[in-house]
Amino acid sequence: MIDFRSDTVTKPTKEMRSAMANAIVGDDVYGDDPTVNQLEELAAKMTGKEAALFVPSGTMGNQLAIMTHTSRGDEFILGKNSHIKNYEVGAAATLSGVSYHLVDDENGLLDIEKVRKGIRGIDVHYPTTSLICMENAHGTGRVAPVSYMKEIYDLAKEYNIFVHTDGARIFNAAVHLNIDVKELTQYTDSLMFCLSKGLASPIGSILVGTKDFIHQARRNRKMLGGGMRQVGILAAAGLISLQEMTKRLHIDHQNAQYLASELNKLKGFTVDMDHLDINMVFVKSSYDLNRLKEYLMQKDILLGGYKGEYMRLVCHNDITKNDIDAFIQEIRYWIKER
Ligand code: TLP
Repeated sequence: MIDFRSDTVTKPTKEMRSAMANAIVGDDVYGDDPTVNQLEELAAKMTGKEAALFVPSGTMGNQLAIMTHTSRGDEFILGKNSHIKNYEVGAAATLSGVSYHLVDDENGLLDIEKVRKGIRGIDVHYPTTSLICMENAHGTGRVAPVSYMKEIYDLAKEYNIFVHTDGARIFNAAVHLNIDVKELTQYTDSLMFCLSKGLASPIGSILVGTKDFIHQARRNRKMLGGGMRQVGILAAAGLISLQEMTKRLHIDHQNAQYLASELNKLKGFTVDMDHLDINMVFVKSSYDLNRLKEYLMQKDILLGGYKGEYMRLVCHNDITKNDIDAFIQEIRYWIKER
């Protein structure tokens, strides 16, 4: 199976499986799982934050951040194309009782002037703006520079507003910019990143922030039923994600560039080169992509995308250059046989 649908599909590596089998565990709800504690300490250190919390998913990490930074009835500012807006089941409204103030985020960057305009003043009619959410790397495959994160952060601080970053792929962003991840994370109060995407853990994400913030987020995680007991078994894989897998993300980026250049050689296929900062390739075609998808499925090749309008191909630890060549070969064959 060659699975381009997402980097969420990565299987745990051999080293992870062995670390998981041998993990020393305790009851994390009591705070005494040493492997979880080690993972949380390392995650906080690597991102330059005071504390970290291991959570089951990126969605839970983002939602805990919103719940912890805001009060019911508040409004928070986020991008129209953000994951929190589009793919988290509207959870912020349901779980935190907050409303969404959406601003344009063409190319994954919040329009700073629209963010400024979106911050509410003091008026009896208005909800309180308590949080701004960024996303970096963005789901559109774009990475925002440090200067952008600083600009948003400085603006938020001018108004005493918290900043949360959905950094599901923040290590991909740092690799693209060729900087330490701390250069990005210094401009956000809290950040969620995923261990279970390009970093290849089977499950898990991390929320980082101040000690007080993480203490409260831990209580909120418990409230949502996210207290995970002997979860050192998963944290053991997470440690390998942080220690080892962060060092190989550039390979996925190189493979994505290679895949893009091979696809661009095919007549009728156009890669969006402006959205090729990380491990994702977005492709449009004059051919019926739904048909191509069905054909490739029979060949054990899986693609992502949106209603046949484009393909999203994600490179990851389980995709090799040979897999890319095999995929391109199958498309060539399909075009010829149609
Ligand atoms: N993204 C998934 C899908 O949900 C779209 C994917 O295949 O890319 N933030 C961002 C930017 C994400 O891309 C995702 C997952 C999440 C948060 C949520 O993470 P999980 O799936 O662990 O809840």
